[in-house]
Amino acid sequence: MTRNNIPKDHPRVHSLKIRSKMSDSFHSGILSQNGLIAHGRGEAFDYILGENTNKISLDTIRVATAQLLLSDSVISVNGNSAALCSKEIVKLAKLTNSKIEINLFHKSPTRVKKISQLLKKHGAIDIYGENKKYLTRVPGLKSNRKFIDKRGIFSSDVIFVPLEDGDRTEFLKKMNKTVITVDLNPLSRTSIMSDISIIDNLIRVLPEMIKQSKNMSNFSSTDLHNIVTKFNNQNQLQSILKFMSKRLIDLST
Ligand code: PTJ
Repeated sequence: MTRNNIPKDHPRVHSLKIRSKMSDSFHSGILSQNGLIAHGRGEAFDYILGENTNKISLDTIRVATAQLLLSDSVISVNGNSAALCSKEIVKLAKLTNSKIEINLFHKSPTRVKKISQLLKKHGAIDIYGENKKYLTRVPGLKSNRKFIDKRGIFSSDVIFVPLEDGDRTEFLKKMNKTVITVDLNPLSRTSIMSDISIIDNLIRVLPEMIKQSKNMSNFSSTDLHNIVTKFNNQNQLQSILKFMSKRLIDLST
């Protein structure tokens, strides 16, 4: 089914359109085949969340945005985040003065190039992670995510890793980085090991972060700092799990 022949009144029209976008992104070489599987796992968790941004996540998004505004930060882009939200990534990077770096698990120079072109089409100027001359390694990390840019992830304090698997966060933490993530799965290693884990769909999170960056643009560093220091990720994850459990119990009674 292509985007054009999805019936407008289909009850799952929004989800089908996104699937179709993902499938197009796979065929155009942005998304890895595994990215399609990752998307399906995300959809299942989103069902449990009610496909909505709840109050808990809204608060976490505020904390994450404040952290980006406060710090020397990088947004790490993979195939899925590029396929879903490249325009919003570029916008958020501009508003929060964050760098953009491409970092892939299923490494492919062709895919890096295509993702870079897509981000540039939406206005990105400097993209890190492309030029081999500047690549170094995350100490101890075995997967291809170990290749990071000296000018980007290597030298920044805060790394925003929307939607990824769980092998890198642990090593970024060992490098004393602050890690922000977006993952629909609150049980993933990434969600558990990050400093700020937004348990929500990236499609909803990025527009909200853009909105909140504009709202907070004139906040002082003290204001932003106060928002970040009050946050406790472990408590937040417990609240999300309780929220999901309650939804399932409510639906089953
Ligand atoms: O492009 P590459 O080569 O770097 O590969 C990217 C993927 C995503 C394929 C790779 O990092 C991977 O295999 O990730 P995982 O282990 O499948 O983890 C992805 C996580 O993202 C899962 O926990 C999903 O539930 C979650 N997820 C999927 N779609 C979304 C999502 N979280 C937020 N928003 C989504 N739209």
